[in-house]
Amino acid sequence: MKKIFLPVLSFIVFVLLSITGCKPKNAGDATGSDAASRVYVPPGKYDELYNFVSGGFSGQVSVYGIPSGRLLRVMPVFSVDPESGYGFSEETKPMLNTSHGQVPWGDQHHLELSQTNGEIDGRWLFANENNTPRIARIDLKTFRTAEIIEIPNSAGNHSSPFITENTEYVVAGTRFSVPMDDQNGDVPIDTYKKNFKGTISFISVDQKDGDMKLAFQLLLPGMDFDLSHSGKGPSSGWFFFSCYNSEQAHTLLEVNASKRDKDYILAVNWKKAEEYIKAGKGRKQTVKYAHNVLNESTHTATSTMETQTTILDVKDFPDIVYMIPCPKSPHGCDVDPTGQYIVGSGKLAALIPVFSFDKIQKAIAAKEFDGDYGGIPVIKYEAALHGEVKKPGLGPLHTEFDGKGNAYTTFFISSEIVKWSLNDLKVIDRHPTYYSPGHLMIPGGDTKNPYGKYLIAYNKITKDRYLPTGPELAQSAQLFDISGEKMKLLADYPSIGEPHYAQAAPASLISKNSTKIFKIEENQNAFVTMGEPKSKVVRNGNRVDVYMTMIRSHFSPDNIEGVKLGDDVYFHLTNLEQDWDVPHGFAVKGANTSELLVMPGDTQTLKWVPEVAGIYPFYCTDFCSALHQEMQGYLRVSPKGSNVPLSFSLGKNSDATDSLLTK
Ligand code: RUQ
Ligand code: CUA
Repeated sequence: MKKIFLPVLSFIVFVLLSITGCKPKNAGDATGSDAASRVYVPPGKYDELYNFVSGGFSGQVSVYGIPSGRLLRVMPVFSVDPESGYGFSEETKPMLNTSHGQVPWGDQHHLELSQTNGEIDGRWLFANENNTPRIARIDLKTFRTAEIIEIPNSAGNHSSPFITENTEYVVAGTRFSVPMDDQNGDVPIDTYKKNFKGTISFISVDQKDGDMKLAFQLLLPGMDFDLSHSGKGPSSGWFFFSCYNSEQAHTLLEVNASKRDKDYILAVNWKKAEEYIKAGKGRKQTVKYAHNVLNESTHTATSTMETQTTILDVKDFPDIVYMIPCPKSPHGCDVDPTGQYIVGSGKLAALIPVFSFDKIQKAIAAKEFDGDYGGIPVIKYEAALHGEVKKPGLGPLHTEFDGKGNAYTTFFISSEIVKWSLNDLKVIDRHPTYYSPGHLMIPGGDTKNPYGKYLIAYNKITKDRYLPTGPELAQSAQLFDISGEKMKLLADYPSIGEPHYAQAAPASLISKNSTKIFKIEENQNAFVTMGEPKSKVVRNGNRVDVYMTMIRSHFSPDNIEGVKLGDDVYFHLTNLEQDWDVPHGFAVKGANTSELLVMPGDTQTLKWVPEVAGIYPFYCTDFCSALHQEMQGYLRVSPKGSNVPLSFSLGKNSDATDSLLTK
């Protein structure tokens, strides 16, 4: 035990120390002289690309313009948002429902834009959540979260939400192996090897409306599934996952899961698995997971608790999955644009193995196996190997491709990006990053057709790069020009949360579909108010529904009396505007949730429970017109049992005689 422990531990100590040891020098003058003009987007001009960036522990997704690095929007996905009211309004609360109840936060790591024929099509953006395993679909017409599906039998949904080349499936591989949901989970942790299992889930996507459905799950031996990418071209029909902790450790993983020389890349023949499912194979399992959908016409989300999944135990279907040994705790698992090469990045490896899809197929046909792992055939390393990139750097994490035969890999420990050739596996160029990049992204860099002009590195550590902001510093993005032989650093800028993966697409592809307003006549919200004359206040027992409209620059009604303590008040706000970029906001004193920001033609509802009798002002929070500050009103709350009648009005001003003006 001690013999293995010490060398591994000292290697880890060396690795950790190297993080500071390898910091590049002369960080300040690292950009070329023409860099400023390359990223300068003049006022009034649009950026060339949209860049969607994961928020990590912020649970959000941010949208930047490239090359300027201008922040365009932050979209709440797995987080409540006091700005828009997402997760606070009655319409959006169901989006964050799970089998564990309302979960207002998530850990968002990876993004994938939907694809058609292996190319970005601009329809949807998929986002994963690790902690309470979920996948979201964001509608790129509205930049709103349109759907969230929870994943049963999973914990730490990390190798997700990678997609097949026609968006047939979104995958979700569990990071933690755990006892299955229908099993008694109350078992000793040291029974990991016996009781803990891994799953990979395939979520089908409806090609018309994007609706997600848990199609099937693969049951796998217990270990950690980290990242993945789907095959394309010749390898379409396959999916590849990196796995670590094949040691099956359950404590001190930094040591105990770093013992073996190699872990695995898991190759999954999903077309085969799909055939088995279509043939009625697999075990039905009773589980519980939430499926939340935002209805476009009612502007309202509903949450349904689903109860069934179909599981294929790969032990019983041995031609679905194969394992390929991959050195030292692989992290990134990336497939090149031709679909021929699979790159595994071992976090502790001193080389990058590149596997060949053709060779994998030949090895399977010739049964060139090296035993099995939990019943899964292990393909001989050399039989699957295209070749190794030798001495590329320290701590390889992720690889993207430029579509011109080159690969770019981030190195966390040596803090650099290394460009190498897929053809001869020789290093072509290396450039420091500031500091310690995790993911990198080339627009379309994981598709058949990369854009290949820019590369962005997402850095974990920014000590000495920006003005200090207390103990916490922002993570950062660094933009490189990769159009030439050598990489050129153009710009860096702080980012929201902790970005992991990102995606980007030409601006025209996304902006052409952009929704400018919601048509008011198509609004089917149960509490819509179709025009000011229809506004009203209705009492039903101790429930008071306020049907309120907003238009520049007033609410209707703006005077309300007769609300009593003990009432639940629901403000249903309909924005009657039909102009682009004219939201109105709503805030009422003492509300313990958030404001609502209501888009033109939309209806959103705020629940409010007054606790003290008195006068409660409400107002618009979004500077909507010159008279925005006049967009306000009053609500009177009386004690329980008071006989103040329910009344509401707009524009009925009191007689001027007792006004100060006449005195
Ligand atoms: S990870 S920084 Cu959560 Cu994608 Cu590699
Ligand atoms: Cu409406 Cu300000």
